[in-house]
Amino acid sequence: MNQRVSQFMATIKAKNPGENEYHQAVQEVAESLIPFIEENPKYKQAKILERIAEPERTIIFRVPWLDDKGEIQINRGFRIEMNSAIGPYKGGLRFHPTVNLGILKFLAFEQVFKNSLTTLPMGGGKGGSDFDPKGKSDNEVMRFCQSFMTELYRHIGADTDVPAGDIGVGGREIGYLFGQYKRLKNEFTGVLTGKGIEWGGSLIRPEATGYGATYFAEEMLSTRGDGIKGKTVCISGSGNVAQYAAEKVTQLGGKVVTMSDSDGFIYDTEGIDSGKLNFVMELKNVKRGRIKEYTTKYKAEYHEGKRPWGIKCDIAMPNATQNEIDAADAKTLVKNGCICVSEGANMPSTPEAVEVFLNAKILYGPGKAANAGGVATSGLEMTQNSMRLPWSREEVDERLHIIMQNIHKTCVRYGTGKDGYINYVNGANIGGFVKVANAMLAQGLV
Ligand code: NDP
Ligand code: 2IT
Repeated sequence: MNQRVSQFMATIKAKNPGENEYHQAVQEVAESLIPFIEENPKYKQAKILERIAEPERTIIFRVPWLDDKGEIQINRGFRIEMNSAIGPYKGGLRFHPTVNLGILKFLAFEQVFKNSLTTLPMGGGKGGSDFDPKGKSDNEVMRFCQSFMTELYRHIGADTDVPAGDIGVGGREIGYLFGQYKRLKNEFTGVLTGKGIEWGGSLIRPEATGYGATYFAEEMLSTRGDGIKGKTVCISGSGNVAQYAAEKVTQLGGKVVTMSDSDGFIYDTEGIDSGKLNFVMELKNVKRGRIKEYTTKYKAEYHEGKRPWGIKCDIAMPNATQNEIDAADAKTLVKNGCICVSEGANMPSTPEAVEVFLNAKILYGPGKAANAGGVATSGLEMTQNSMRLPWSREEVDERLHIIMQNIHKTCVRYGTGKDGYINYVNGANIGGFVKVANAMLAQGLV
């Protein structure tokens, strides 16, 4: 590691002890940015990177709620307000038992660069809770959401901080959260995105992350005169991002052969076509069942406790969670002929896995670029809320597509090396940094 990077990381680790995912996210960015900052001393002198790595505000709160048996449950709630240089804090809420401060800080940090890449005026934030929605009744989820918002409402607002969904937070949870916010503030505003279409939501927002990651893959492939048509694609996850990535890949003529959840993955050699995907959507979004149940209806292998990266594919789309591809998985993917990785999830590849992809010079699209379509379309939802005028499906999809093409262009501009290989990691980190850094310089010591 470069000496300046290791000095910088020593301070980060000392100030944020035990927050491993946060260290990981900051180090990746520092490795791209420190050489760039050395060439641009105005950023160095103003200690922009040091400031970006310290959240503007961190809120941690108690979330007490009553379960269906009348027993009191206590969870912990968080909101990390990371950076507001280019717009109100913006980023999702994650409800998952693994949630802790370090994980949400990594997500909030990545969000700052991602949101800048979208070209829309959004700062970075993230929040959530260690609450596990799995196995809870709708009433329990509602009571939890109401209690969570009873504290969060005082910190957020349409021009202050605009949360949305992430793992464990979908349309149902956004509905309960919005209802409680409206009740407490007596205001109907665009304080959350991912809202239902009848009450201020945007068409295409549910599809946006998965569609966007697929558009990004198509852009990367086009730099080599290639495309998704005819390609075999391994997808992990079976939630919001995975479902709509599968839909778009299939529409563009690719064949999706795997989907997964935290228990295992299914492998359907014939491809998960639109009829089969409808079954997965019903299974996951309505019945809230396990991916294993796919095999009760369709012919497919089920691999308990395994991730799909051992299956031969041309394109891999990790769409479940952080650090779900390790170095061994990455080597297997490359050995099996994988030419493109487009990350729907945030930081799904370990640093060692990323190194494998970059050394093999395959097309590697890191999450903060490839999955930016979700938050970009949240930005478009905010625009429509401000105008009080909804756009058509075609209009939003067209704008999403153009935004993904522009993010790709930014990555090419900042990430192309002397040998012509596009390092999308450097491209996304530097491209996302410049706008935020210039705004911070202009706004003085904040
Ligand atoms: P969902 O909750 O809808 O789905 C998550 C999926 O990932 C489920 O299949 C879940 O399986 C699986 N999963 C979650 N945690 C783990 C784990 N620890 N190990 C293995 N599998 C796991 O979430 P999303 O689809 O919204 O999010 C997926 C990823 O995409 C996350 O990294 C998120 O940060 C990222 N993302 C999401 C955006 C959005 O708009 N929703 C935007 C940009 C990025 P199980 O049901 O068994 O838990
Ligand atoms: O990681 C992400 O970009 C999201 N979960 C979406 C955030 C948003 O505000 O739409």
